[in-house]
Amino acid sequence: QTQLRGDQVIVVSNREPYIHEQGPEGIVVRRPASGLVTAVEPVMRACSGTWIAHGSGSADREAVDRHDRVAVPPGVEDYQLRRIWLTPEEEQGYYYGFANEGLWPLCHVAHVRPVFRESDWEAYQRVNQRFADAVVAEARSEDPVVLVQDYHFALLPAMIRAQLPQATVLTFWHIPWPNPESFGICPWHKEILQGLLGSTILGFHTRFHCRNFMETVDRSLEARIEAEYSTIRFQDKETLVESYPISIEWPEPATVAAWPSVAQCRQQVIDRLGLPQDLCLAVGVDRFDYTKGILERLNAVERLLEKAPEWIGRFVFVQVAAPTRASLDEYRSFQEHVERVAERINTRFGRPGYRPVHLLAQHHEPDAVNELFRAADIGVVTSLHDGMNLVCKEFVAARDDQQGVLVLSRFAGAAREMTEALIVNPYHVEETADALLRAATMPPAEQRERMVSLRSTVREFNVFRWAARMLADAGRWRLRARVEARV
Ligand code: GDG
Repeated sequence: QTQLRGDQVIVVSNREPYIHEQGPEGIVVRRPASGLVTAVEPVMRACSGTWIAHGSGSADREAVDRHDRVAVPPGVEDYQLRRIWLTPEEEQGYYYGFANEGLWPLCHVAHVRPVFRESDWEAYQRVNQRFADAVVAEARSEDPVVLVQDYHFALLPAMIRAQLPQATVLTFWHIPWPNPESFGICPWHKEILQGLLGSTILGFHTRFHCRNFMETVDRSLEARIEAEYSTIRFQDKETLVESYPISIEWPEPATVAAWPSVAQCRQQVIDRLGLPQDLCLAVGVDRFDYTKGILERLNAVERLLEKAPEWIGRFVFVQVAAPTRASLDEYRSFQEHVERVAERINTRFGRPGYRPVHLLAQHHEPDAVNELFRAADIGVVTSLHDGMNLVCKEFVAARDDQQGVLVLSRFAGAAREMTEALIVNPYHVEETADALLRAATMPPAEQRERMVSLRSTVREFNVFRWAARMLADAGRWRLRARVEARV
């Protein structure tokens, strides 16, 4: 961050880092479940500045109107939150439509067909322009540093550049980038690429996604690709395409010291869910999204109970599935499908006092999530495709007892770093079931060996490292631009 001292930092994301709601006793402030907020908030707290977001969670607009612009986090007030209020039509077209029915399945290749409607595309363009105008209105100089977050804002970088040519625009794409054939399905793929190439730096989680992006540009636009430097020159402007694997904020020793012990957490979870005392507990925590492989996980649990019946009565799988995008048909039918499969497994293998699957389809407070992570014998992440995945990193961060086994999908960006996990192909039920079994019987010494190594990776490559690398690259870029301007 030192390179940017004195520069103004503006973040743009769809989601608000805080939600203000009218409760019976006045306004209450909540922090929503989001990988993005988990990752970017520490940066904003360190740099101060302004965060521009859609007031999506703060549903009761009348009640929270006076929170259009507010200092957050509550009580600490490190930075400003400025809300953009979208109309229901804008939110439908831009967020649910183009971003989540179009770009989300397009980039995840999870065999859900992307939907591209002309009206969604129009809303997406309009909303991106509204955010660009807000950035310009917030800018106190000609060259602020603007951090653009995610696939909701593919057009924003070029729009910002059109009005603030000297701004440094750092765009981070939190989801995968598919191969050129897959991306070419989008009727407006060229416009999206041109929008993103307004960025000074365009970041992905992995080299693989960077390469896919560069190949997509190569096929679609008249641009010069410098593979060696990882840059793209398009219409006389250069963009650095770089990988910045995102991570979590590693918990402070004082925070860890205040956590209830692993034994207490385990007993709490056993009591709350009415689980057997002598059990192997596997845990998953996700937004209730079809890319997270929740169905594949349940199939693997079922297969495990089939092939290793000695675990019936003792193996329990708890899945937290936080509600998400539930107004979309694809999500509703997926969620119903998962509920049916969970029910089927429980009917098949359950008995009085024992249910193998506990599907908790509600948002949980962070302490409750942490308690589950600490209570678990196995952390399960089986995404069908995931830019990074933070849950696996949070799981190991929760385990200062150095026990617990991580089962991790090879299709999560995190699999490239977290090599001491049991890596699985979630589409392969047998393999995933075997990994769960192996985890269930792994000796404590081997668990410790793997966990110690996983923890040191995440501790070192934490979210500050992610941000620092990106901001350091931005700082160098700004310096170069200033030097060149002088020549
Ligand atoms: C996108 C990319 C990338 C979930 N349920 C609850 C809850 N969560 C928290 C988890 C974690 C976060 O939400 C989910 O983060 P992920 O990284 O797993 O996934 P996405 O939301 O899809 O995020 C992803 C990320 O952006 C960052 O770049 O890693 O690949 O898809 O922090 O713990 N938190 C609470 N209650 C819940 O019920 N408190």
